[in-house]
Amino acid sequence: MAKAGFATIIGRPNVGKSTLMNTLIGQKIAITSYKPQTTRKKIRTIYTDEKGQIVFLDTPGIHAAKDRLGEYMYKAAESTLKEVDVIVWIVEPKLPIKEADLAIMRTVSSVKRPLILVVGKADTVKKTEILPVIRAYAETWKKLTGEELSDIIPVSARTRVGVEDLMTLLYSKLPEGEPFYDEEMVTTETEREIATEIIREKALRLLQEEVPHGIAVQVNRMKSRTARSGEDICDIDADIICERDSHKSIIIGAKGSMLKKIGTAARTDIENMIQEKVNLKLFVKVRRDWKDDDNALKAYGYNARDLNRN
Ligand SMILES: Nc1nc2c(ncn2[C@@H]2O[C@H](COP(=O)(O)OP(=O)(O)OP(=O)(O)O)[C@@H](O)[C@H]2O)c(=O)[nH]1
Ligand SMILES: [Mg+2]
Repeated sequence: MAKAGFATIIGRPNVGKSTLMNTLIGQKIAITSYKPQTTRKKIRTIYTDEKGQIVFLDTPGIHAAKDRLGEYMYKAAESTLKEVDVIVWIVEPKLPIKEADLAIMRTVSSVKRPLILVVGKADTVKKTEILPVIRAYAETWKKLTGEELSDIIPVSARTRVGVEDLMTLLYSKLPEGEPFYDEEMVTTETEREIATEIIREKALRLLQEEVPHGIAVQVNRMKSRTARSGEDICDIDADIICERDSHKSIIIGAKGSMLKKIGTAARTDIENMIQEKVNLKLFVKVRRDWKDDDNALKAYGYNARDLNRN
């Protein structure tokens, strides 16, 4: 009988959770960037092969919350721990182990689930530097729990080193069972949700300093029509919401140049996803303190109530 189960991917911001998940499923679904706190909500993707099915949950990086959005992000990550068959915890290939890593270790050890510790970005350090990292985590775990942490594996999403081994290890932790989703299915995210994230990704990648962290994106319209030429076109209207007037000017840029850059980059990715021409209109709006406003958070897709539903 085939295997089927859920795996959550957790870790501090920017350790490469979303990149690794995309690599494991072989398709880019979750957005990624070199800036921390890119992922804000749980993203579910599905991998199916002849051995069975793994449902992956990509989660926001675990960090100390500064506002309601931060609290939502923490809950989004933490709430997955109890609902999965295996936890994939990613760490940087670096020492020393920091207090933030220990905090995650304590949380993970308290839920008592099968755990795989991935030492990520393995391509960025020498092989000889990885062994001490593995040893340090194993020893610290033993001190904390009194138990052995045997499943520690170096992985690079960039060079794919360790990826096959990780898949084998994942399957070994899953129960036997029927697949949860149709084998064709890659994600439960809607095209509209992915389009929203793509726009946010481009803003994150193109904007500097604190501006991108204060951004939310809301797609107000996404509708396909057949043009006179016979070609299908998808009209998308979306708002980029920011916290301040000064941020709005930066997002728009001189003569609209920045907004145009964000729009062009987003349009290309959305066109590739839906395989249709896209007519994207972006608007910039200011909503002060939206990160602490429950109604705003809900409107932008960060509804704390959704976390209680699977
Ligand atoms: N060299 C190298 N860089 C990587 C690897 N995996 C991810 N990165 C880079 O690390 C940065 C963060 O990657 P993400 O996948 O967005 O990290 P994340 O953990 O999802 O981050 P948050 O969603 O903000 O918590 C990006 O610049 C990636 O290109 C890897 O295996 N090797
Ligand atoms: Mg991420």
